[in-house]
Amino acid sequence: MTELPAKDRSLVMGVVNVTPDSFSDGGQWYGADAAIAHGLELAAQGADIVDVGGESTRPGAQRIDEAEELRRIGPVVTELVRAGLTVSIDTMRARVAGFALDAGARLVNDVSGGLADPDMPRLVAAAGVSYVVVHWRGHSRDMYARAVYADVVTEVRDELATRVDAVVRAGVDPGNVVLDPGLGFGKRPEHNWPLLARLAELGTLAGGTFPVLVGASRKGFLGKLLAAAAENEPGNEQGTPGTLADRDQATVAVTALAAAAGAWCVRVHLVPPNADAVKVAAAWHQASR
Ligand code: PMM
Repeated sequence: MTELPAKDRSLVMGVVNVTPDSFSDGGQWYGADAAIAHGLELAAQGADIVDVGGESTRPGAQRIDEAEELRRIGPVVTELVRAGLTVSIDTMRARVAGFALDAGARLVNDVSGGLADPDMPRLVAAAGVSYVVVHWRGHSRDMYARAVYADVVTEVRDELATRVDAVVRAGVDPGNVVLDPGLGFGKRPEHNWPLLARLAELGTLAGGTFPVLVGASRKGFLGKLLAAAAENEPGNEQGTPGTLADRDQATVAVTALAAAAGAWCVRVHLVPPNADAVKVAAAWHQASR
């Protein structure tokens, strides 16, 4: 893995969404100054990488144009690199990734796994940086129409293997590929759990073994789980979907389990308790040897 932090534990990637409408934190860090301050805070709290994104991928989201995406992420990536942080760019567009790499970003996080923009794999290959290839079946506006699986783990693995073949054929060094099951992307709540439970299998494809990144933070399937639990409480028969705070706590539990299962990195909104959770998993793992 080129030029990324190497630790004896799972890495923690902190999310900096420079968007007005992300489901998880939309609007909170929308202005450049607020986003920069947030990125610095996440790093101070223990994030190994900060992931800057300008386009919301929440279910139903419409795309923004490239100029607007560049306008949102430009100053944030530039300043966070200047401050010495390891910056990842969360984009499906090669030109946005290209700008961020020129500014010093060291990882491209493409939730479409190279499908949305055919120029992306070539750009990443030429830059020689790490590339997060996320399982994805189509844009957010209608992603649930494609959430049909007979065997979700096998299908996600097979589709990721096809994407790895494609990006390697475009010149990406297999040693720079990171895989991500794409929790919530074209997946209903019940599809995410087997992917998490069989995480170790996801990194092992015919072509080799790859590091795995997990992005469960604050996602709807955690809210749905907590709502189902709440239905059993007297007076709450309808169930209340988990609040963001509830989802943050569930995220920490997923982080601990994913780290114990060997995840290379967890992508999270709230850094401190997740940074603690990966340390707990590492100590647990070490003591078991
Ligand atoms: N999820 C979101 C955005 N980017 N990147 C990766 N690699 N994996 C994910 O699961 C992922 C991602 C959507 O969540 P957000 O709106 O809270 O950022």
